[in-house]
Amino acid sequence: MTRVLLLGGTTEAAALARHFAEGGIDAVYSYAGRTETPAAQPLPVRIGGFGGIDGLVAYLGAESITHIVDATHPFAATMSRNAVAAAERAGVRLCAYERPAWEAEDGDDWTHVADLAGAVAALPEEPSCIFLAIGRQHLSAFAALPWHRYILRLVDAPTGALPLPDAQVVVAKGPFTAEDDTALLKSRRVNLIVAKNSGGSGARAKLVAARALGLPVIMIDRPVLPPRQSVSSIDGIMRFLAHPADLGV
Ligand code: 3Y8
Ligand code: NAP
Repeated sequence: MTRVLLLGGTTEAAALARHFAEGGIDAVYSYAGRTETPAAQPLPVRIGGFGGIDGLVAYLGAESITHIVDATHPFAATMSRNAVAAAERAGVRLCAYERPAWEAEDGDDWTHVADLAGAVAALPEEPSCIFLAIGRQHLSAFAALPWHRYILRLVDAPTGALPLPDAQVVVAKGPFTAEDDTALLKSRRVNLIVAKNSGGSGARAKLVAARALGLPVIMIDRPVLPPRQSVSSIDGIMRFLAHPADLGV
């Protein structure tokens, strides 16, 4: 009997959840619990970490999970690595639902960097107004360059002090629109954007806005993940659930 653990937290995971619910697929939607009010889902939801690989192996057994669908964000690398290891140990099939990385188009001015440290190293010397659209978890890396003004977009209002002396917070949860992001970048006089190559539609708006305004973007490339079965469509996930062997490893 198929029972799916859907590792979520993205727009694509929400679309899959709707598809599973409409199709009567026995699935549970999993959030890490990073945000105060995660979006409701049409599936039973669990919130919080599993307790590393061992905790996830125990969960898979206790919940009689037969398939893992990893629809987490491409930068949720620890979760994805743990899921591959736990699936292997528990003898559970796993398939990732990956969205293609963004690629620069005509009119884009992107500088690719390998990781967060690369983004910090790529910042200009002269004081600038930088839109840090990378969330809350990694802001301290930019404290090394306190002379910049940082515009921060966060899902929840910050609780403690921010690690950046000159920072303005915009509290907003995506998906975002190019129109709103263009207005935001103009009104805050942003002259540089730092983004993760998340892919998908939910965060692309700032890139469309940057192109329209002729602003440079420092693009952080995705972390490397272990080899695993992956698809980039709902049909691909449905084929995985119906005939896992067809897709090979
Ligand atoms: C908790 C669930 C939906 C899903 C919405 C997508 C789109 C908007 C783009 C910008 C970039 C950022 C951030 C972002 C995007 C979608 C999608 C996506 C980027 C929620 C959500 C959870 C999270 C966690 C949160 C991180 C943060 C990252 C904000 C819900 C809204 C910057 C990533 O405060 C924190 O600790 C936030 C942590 C991980 C990155 C970071 O390091 O701070 N996402 N985002 C999930 C969980 O608990 O399991 O609250 O409803 C989901 C979404 N975030 O409803 O359609 O699918 O990509 N999320 C990045 O891409 O750089 C915003 O502002 O332009
Ligand atoms: P991460 O660094 O890869 O994972 C750190 C730990 O958080 C994991 O080891 C696991 O804890 C727990 N965790 C992560 N995702 C989980 C999930 N879906 N369900 C249960 N536990 C989870 O993760 P992250 O980058 O902080 O992302 C956390 C969540 O936010 C994910 O759902 C992701 O899809 C979503 N998200 C992340 C980003 C981003 O930029 N990173 C962007 C948009 C959405 P244990 O080890 O205890 O099991």
